[in-house]
Amino acid sequence: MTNFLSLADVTDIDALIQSGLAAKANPFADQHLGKNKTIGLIFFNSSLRTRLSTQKAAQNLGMNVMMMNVGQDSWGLEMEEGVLMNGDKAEHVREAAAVMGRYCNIIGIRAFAELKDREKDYREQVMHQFAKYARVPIVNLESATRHPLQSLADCITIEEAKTVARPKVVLTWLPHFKPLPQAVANSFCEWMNARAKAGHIEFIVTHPKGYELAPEFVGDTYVTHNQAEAFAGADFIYGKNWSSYMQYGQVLTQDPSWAVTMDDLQVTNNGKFMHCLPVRRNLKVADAVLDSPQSLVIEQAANREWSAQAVLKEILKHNG
Ligand code: AN0
Ligand code: CP
Repeated sequence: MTNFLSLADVTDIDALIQSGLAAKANPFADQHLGKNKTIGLIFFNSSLRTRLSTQKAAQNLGMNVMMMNVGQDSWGLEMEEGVLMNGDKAEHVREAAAVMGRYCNIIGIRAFAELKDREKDYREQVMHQFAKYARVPIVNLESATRHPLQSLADCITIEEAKTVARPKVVLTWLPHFKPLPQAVANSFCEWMNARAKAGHIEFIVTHPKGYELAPEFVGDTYVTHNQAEAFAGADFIYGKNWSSYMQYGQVLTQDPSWAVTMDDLQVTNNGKFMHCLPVRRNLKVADAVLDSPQSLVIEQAANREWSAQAVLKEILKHNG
């Protein structure tokens, strides 16, 4: 593996999950791999888990870590080619990425969707510009359309917590008053579709009308607008809010009946609740769910360390 931008960069999901679980069992076994290597973690947006878990994973592998918040710590970065830079961006990605590539062996980047121009967001300009000009491996720390480190942690969590051979996994939309990106939901669909095709899980999606995700992520997954129907017999309920893809970036409904309560879980197979966090309590999911033994959200966040470690190990092994 050189870059980790999406599932397309992964040759063997099972091996990556097993590598994450091995790292969890023995975190410091590969300290030699990252010795005298440096990772730069570049954030265009806020983060708690991604920032800390990726730093921890890199340190477990013996790496040095540098962090930067673009626009706060650094200059604002221009991504467009051939423009007259007379606006608020003081530096072009051509120089910025090239310079960072000289200091770092790997660069991780978080750059959310702006949710204004769908074509622009789905072109993934920031990731591609960094990959082009940094000339070192790039790790996606949540881009405009994907959050693969989250999806890998989700796979690890399901693998650990499943009580049946082929669990039923449901992705449900949750209400929110703010427009959030589709990235987590897109990636989750991408990875779960692959898991379903390989026979490891059954996967379905439920959301209100108007919240259809991009066809390239949903594929031929069964989608229902009836949340209770989707929850019936489910082993894992994965909650997430996203803004509309079709009416791009818009909030079409805040219908509170889509929030997950203990009552909603009654029809599941003692279903475990998952969420990538951060989560707004009682807006998206009831206190009682998050505080119940059926909630996996803390273990899921803990597994972000091992998903990052599996990915960084793979990159270090092949880019010595
Ligand atoms: C972000 C999102 O929905 O993409 C990050 C989730 C990991 N969440 C918020 O902006 C609240
Ligand atoms: N789940 C996740 O990526 O969390 P942060 O936004 O806090 O990094």
